[in-house]
Amino acid sequence: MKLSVLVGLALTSVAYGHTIFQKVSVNGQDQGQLKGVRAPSSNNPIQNINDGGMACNNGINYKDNNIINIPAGARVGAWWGHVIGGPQGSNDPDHPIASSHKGPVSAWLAKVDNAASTGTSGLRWFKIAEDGLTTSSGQWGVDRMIQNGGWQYFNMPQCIAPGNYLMRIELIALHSAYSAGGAQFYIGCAQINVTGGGSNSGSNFVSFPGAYQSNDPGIVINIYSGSTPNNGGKAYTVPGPRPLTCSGSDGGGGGGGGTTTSAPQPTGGGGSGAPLYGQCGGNGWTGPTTCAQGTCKATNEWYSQCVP
Ligand SMILES: *[C@@H]1O[C@H](CO)[C@@H](O)[C@H](O)[C@H]1NC(C)=O
Ligand SMILES: [Cu+2]
Repeated sequence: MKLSVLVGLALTSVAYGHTIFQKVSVNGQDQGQLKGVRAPSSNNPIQNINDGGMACNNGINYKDNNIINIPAGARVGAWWGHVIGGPQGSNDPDHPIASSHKGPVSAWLAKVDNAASTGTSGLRWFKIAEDGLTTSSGQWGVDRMIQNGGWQYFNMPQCIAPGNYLMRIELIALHSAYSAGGAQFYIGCAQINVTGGGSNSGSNFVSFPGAYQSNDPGIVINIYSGSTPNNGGKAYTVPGPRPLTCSGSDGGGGGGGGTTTSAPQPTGGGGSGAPLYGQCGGNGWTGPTTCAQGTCKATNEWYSQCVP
C-alpha cells in the first residue's frame, strides 16, 4: 500500500532525524561538552507550542552550575548533535540532524539574577539572532548549521547589558509543518554571564510558551515546491519578533521597541504599547495592555499578544 510506505518513511525520519543542543563556543573557544548548558538526553522535539518546555525543553538530564562568560560582541556558537555526544554510531547521516529537517534557527536571552539557579517559567525573552531562509539559494539556517559541523553561529550584540542571562537556542524543523502541530521545536538553554557591553537588557519581550501562535505563517507552512524545500522561492519570516539590533535608538536603554511616541500607557514602563508579537495582557501581567503595532489578542488566560 502506498499509504503504509508513506507512513513507514515518516516514522523513519521521526526516529532518526532529531537533535540536541549540548555545548557553546565563545570566539572560537569550545566551552566544553555539557558545560553551562541544560540539556535533555532525549532528542525528541516539542510539537505543542503551549508546552512548558518551549522555554528550555523538558526532562533536563544534564545541568551543572557553570556559567559561561560571553563578552558583548563575541561570536557565539551553539552546537547541535544527533544524540548526546554527537553522532549515533559511525558515519551517522543524521548527525548533527537529518538534512530533511529544514528550518530556521534562533537565539534568545532572558535576564536572570543567577543563571545557574534560575527556573525557566515566567521569564521575559528577547531574540538576539535568527537565521531563516536565503531565498536566492534555498538554504535554511539548519543547512548552514549542518555545513558548520553542528555549530549555529551568531553574535552577542555589542549593546547588551552585562550580567546573567539564560540563553535560549531554538531550531524549528519544518519538513512536516504543513498542518498545525507538525513543526518540530528543538530547544535548549545555556547559563551565561555577559561581560562588557552596554545598557540594553532587551526589547520586544515574549513569553515561552506564549510567543507563538498556532497558525503563525512561519510555523504552519508547506516549504516544498515539488520536492524542493525552498518555500517555492518565496521569502520566509522566522516566527516571533525580529532580533534586537544595537543601531540607533536600540543601542541605549532597554524596553522600547515601539515605533510611535503617543501618550504614555497607564500600566507598566512600556511607553506606547507592546510591540508586534509582544505580550499585552493575561493574568498577572503588569506591562502594557495596548499594542504599538497590531491588535491585542488573547492566546489563553495567561497570555495576550499583539498580532498583525
Ligand atoms: C560576570 O562577569 C563579571 C565581569 O563583568 C564578574 O565580575 C562577575 O563575577 C561574573 N558573574 C558570574 C556569575 O560569573
Ligand atoms: Cu526529527
